[in-house]
Amino acid sequence: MIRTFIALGANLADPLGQIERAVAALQALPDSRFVACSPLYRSRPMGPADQPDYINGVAHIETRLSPHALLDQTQRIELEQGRVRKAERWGPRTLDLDLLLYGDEQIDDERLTVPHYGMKTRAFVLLPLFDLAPHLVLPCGTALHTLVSACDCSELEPLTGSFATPTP
Ligand code: A4P
Ligand code: MG
Repeated sequence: MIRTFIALGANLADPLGQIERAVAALQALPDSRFVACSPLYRSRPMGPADQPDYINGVAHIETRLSPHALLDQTQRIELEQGRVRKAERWGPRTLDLDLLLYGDEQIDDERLTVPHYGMKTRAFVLLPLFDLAPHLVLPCGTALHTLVSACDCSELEPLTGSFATPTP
């Protein structure tokens, strides 16, 4: 099994409900074990400001799926939850699932860049990832806690009562 982390983001059509449905869908992935979902956070939009706040979190999953098969699955879940891909960069979306890490692999092809290109600087990714795996070291050798320390996380608002769902 390979240890993977998937970023969850939503800011349209009941974002919290979108994240909860996405977690349920990720719990049902084939050839995989859902380990945990991080606490969830409300975050100001990165990119165009005229869109609602986001709900963000990270899921920890162990899988035997290849990276591209895992991407097929996350894109299927996005589409099943009404995701419409638009031209606007960083525009609003019902659900965004980004593959952050796939073991220690570094992948860069036409479909996949892993580690995810934005993960080292985005508070809404780094903080929930740190909640799940405080001792994580990225494939490049950088410790996650170093990135978290360098990042302004003050605008992230923890959602009280949000769930952490380790499977037994
Ligand atoms: N792709 C390449 N690498 C990956 C990967 N590691 N994981 C390719 C997932 N997909 C990957 O993705 C476009 C293409 O990237 C896919 O076809 C896949 O083959 P997409 O999901 O259609 O496009 P996108 O998500 O709109 O683009 P992008 O640039 O990935 O957007 P981001 O960077 O995900 O940003 N503000 C807050 N507060 N919170 C957010 O979560 N999210 C965004 C989206 C903007 N602002 C935000 C947030
Ligand atoms: Mg995406």
